[in-house]
Amino acid sequence: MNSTTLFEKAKYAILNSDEELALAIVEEAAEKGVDLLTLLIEGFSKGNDELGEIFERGVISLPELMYAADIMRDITEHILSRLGKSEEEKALFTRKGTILMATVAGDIHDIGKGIVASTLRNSGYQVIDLGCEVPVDEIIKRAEEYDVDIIATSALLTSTMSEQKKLEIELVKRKLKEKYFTMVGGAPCTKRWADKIGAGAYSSDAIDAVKVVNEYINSKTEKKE
Ligand code: B12
Repeated sequence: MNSTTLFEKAKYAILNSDEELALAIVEEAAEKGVDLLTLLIEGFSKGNDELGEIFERGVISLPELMYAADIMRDITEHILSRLGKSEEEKALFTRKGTILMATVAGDIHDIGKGIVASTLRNSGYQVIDLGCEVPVDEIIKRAEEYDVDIIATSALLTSTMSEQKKLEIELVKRKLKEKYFTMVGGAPCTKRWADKIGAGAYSSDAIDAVKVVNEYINSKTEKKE
């Protein structure tokens, strides 16, 4: 079976809330040497997105969506912990830079942020993931504590995007705007939104996020040299 068929099966497993099948697909992919992060993004996540559209059309109820989301979350954690192991085996990554990630206050969506965090880790970055519903004060406090290079926030609700703006305002107020490069993401965010609030960058997905982070870190390193 080629990887495209596996991606389709992964999508099917999420659409049908079939956790047993989903776990079996992860095993099969691992045995065949299919990259698990790609399976997560191109398979399971695509199923999750489609489920969201089905929910929006009123075909399934919120409890059904929540049930499927729980499975998606389990599978995401399962895959990420497996990748964690191989990360350890790959041993000492060069620490290219540190990124603080958080889903903003009032927002519990963390699946996409988890994927971005893991992809960045796999690309050699240290990622401190504060989880979800994180207030701006806490984000800034932790950024200072860990002396990070980038603060990356996720917002999935139009009502919580304002927290990303609040972060920019607070950074300016505390004279920290020049110290941290900020990055925003999540389905309702756009480049226009990032420009409007004065964020350093917007990124649409995990792969693009790595490109943006690489560009920023490289330019920062060049300036130092
Ligand atoms: C799964 C889901 C849930 C799950 C969340 C589980 C979890 N642990 O995350 C549950 C069921 C709990 C949930 C709850 C709710 N949800 Co919901 N949910 C979704 C759904 C279907 C999928 C989100 C998802 O995980 N997508 C898959 C991931 C991989 O994609 P992603 O998050 O977009 O992330 C990618 C990119 O955006 C980007 N990215 C994400 N974050 C970041 C951060 C950075 C820094 C960068 C660079 C990139 C980046 O990279 C990721 C990987 O490519 C969406 C619909 C949709 N299609 O988006 C609705 C959706 C987001 N939810 C919605 C709503 C309304 C709610 C509820 C308010 C429902 C309710 N009435 O209670 C609550 C919110 C509670 C709260 N306070 O947060 C709405 C939001 C509408 C809006 N525009 O405001 C949506 C759009 C559905 C809809 N159309 O109605 N939800």
